[in-house]
Amino acid sequence: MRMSVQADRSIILLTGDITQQDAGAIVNAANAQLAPGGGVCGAIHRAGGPAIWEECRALAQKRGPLPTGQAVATTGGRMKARYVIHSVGPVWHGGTSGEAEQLASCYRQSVRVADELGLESIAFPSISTGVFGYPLELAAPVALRAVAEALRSARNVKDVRFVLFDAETMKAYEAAAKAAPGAPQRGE
Ligand code: AR6
Repeated sequence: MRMSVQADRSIILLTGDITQQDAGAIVNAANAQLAPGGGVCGAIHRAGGPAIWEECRALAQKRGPLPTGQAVATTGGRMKARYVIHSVGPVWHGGTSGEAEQLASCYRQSVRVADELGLESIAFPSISTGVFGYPLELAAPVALRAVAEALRSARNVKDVRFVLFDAETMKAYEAAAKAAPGAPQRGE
């Protein structure tokens, strides 16, 4: 499914494995230590190889833990994507601890980092909806809204893809896309 944000800018929803994406950057649902973990993070470190962890370790040593909602870039290692943008999503604590704002910030900051690197395309997983427990049907509209907003003010980024791992996640994002105001869609 494709949502047009402006004539030359769009958000596409697809199912698949983000490590296979041919995009300027893929986003990692990281932990604050930027260490290889499970889920999409583990898959990215495995596919990209040790060069990613080496850069992550150096960044974490220099700057300390990455605060929730922020984003930093490293090499994409052996993957097709040139960069990995690591962003730490919020752990779900019931929704009254600023989780939505922190989740929106992950998407905005990741688009900003990609834009500053001069990239045209970026691929996102569904941040926080795995191990971190953010309910899918609440995360999807926050993610789509934040990306649409960031895309409108980006200079270089034009193509945003959500690479969703399973049918349940796709269903939640499709429902959120259909409900989004002013977002014309067509079949993809
Ligand atoms: N491609 C795309 N999406 C994937 C892939 C993949 N290869 N593998 C899993 N997903 P999670 P979080 C989906 O748990 O909730 C890690 O250990 C998955 O189905 O990876 O932000 C980190 O190190 C789900 O929809 O991320 C952190 O400690 C989505 O990616 C912590 O987990 C996110 O699930 C982050 O937890």
